[in-house]
Amino acid sequence: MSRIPRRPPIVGRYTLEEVALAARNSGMPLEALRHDVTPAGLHYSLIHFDIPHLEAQSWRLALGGLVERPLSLSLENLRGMRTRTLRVTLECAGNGRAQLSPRYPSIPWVEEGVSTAEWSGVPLRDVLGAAGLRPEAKDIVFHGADRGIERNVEHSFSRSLVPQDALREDLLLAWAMNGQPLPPQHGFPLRLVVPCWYGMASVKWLERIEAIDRPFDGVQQAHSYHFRKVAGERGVPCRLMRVNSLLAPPGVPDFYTRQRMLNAERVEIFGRAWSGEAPIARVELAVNGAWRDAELDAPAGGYAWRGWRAAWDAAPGEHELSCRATDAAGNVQPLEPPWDVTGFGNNAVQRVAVRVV
Ligand SMILES: Nc1nc2c(c(=O)[nH]1)N[C@H]1C(S)=C(S)[C@@H](COP(=O)(O)O)O[C@H]1N2
Ligand SMILES: [Mo]
Repeated sequence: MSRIPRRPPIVGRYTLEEVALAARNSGMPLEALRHDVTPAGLHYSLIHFDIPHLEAQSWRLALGGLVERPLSLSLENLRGMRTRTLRVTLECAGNGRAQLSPRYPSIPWVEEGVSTAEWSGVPLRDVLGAAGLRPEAKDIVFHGADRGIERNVEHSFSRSLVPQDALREDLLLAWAMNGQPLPPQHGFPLRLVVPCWYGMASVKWLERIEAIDRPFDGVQQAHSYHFRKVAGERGVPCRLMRVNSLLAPPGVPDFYTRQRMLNAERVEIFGRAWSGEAPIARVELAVNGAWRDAELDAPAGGYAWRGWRAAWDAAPGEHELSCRATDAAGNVQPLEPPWDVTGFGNNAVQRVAVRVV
């Protein structure tokens, strides 16, 4: 295998590689915040390697390692088990990366790496129960079918969860998204969905679940997806989504700059807020830095973003709109991006420039 150079952080212009990754990994257009459930075609997608070509007929899910009864399950077997549907907001841990400088060379999300879907499938714990986890099982590894090279190591995209996390009732092995079979880019035919966690935990194109007697040391688990202040430090694993919020930019955009134009009148600013750590407790809207409370819509279950709205009497001139959410654990969005070498967990408040005429 040829040697792949290390990636030093970038100041300044985007590289061709970043643009190519951005084109492959589409974000959710912010106007789609209007949908309670993001239509599948507008849901952001993040794909490290290639989308694997899997056939429902020949595909099987293997369960092995430290289990009493190794299993091989077809899609039909899984669909025949207890089914739950959950509305879940997923956000990429790298969302907001492009707002940092220097930025890490990876998918340059600005703020669009978040969406909400209704996932249907069998609770993971039912499937683990059918296989019977042995008491020596310390970690459960979820292997995707997609393969590639990162940090000079060829591997399939695999992540693990300790039994305590994996056995929660709200994790799904999902075979449907918004009532339809999973689209290829979202994990056909089966994916894991881990509510409240950053998206990397929700392994797509699931092929094999393996219980092991030690912490999994795969690239995507032990090296990637860690918060790090300096390169090379051990870091803290990314887990729950930090409190965050977005507003649907009002008015109409300038095509190239996305600068917003709107008429001087009363407008309703609408957006969504979410946190993997606790329910949303408060959302504020700022016009030119003056904060005031927005009105919260009813919560949409324990795992989905919450709508909010605020009226604004738009007066002629240049303005900056911002929103800031607080969760019930007291976490509040920072005004500036928290520093992270690879650009994970940027939940700084969004800033939208508007011109009122
Ligand atoms: N097999 C596999 N699963 C994966 C990934 C991947 O590249 N391969 N990307 C992960 C990341 S980083 C995110 S943010 C979510 C994105 O899910 P989505 O594309 O359905 O929005 O999938 C996760 N599951
Ligand atoms: Mo991600």
